[in-house]
Amino acid sequence: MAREKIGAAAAAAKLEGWSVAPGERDAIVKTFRFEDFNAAFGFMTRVALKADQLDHHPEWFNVYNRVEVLLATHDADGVTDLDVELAGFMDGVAH
Ligand code: H2B
Repeated sequence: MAREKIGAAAAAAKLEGWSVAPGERDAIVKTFRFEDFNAAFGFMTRVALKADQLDHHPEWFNVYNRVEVLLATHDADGVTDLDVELAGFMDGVAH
């Protein structure tokens, strides 16, 4: 089923700590910080399994305890409810 683009601003307004990505691309971003690499990679592992279940995958960058995430739906060329769902999952497993 094709996902409808809701846009980054609407998505960010529904979420805690997510922002509209800078630049031209319709996407949302958030930087997560953890105690150490073990915690950051544990988070990434949980998210990876969920992302694969959803068939919806994050763009992310990790250095030690920091995970920078960008979410967008490539098929829709922008942010959809799938990004909101994955973002909410990330917020739920980050601690
Ligand atoms: N992830 C994201 N973020 N956007 C997509 O449009 C997308 C995806 N499409 N993961 C999926 C995979 C698609 O390429 C496969 C073929 O279902």
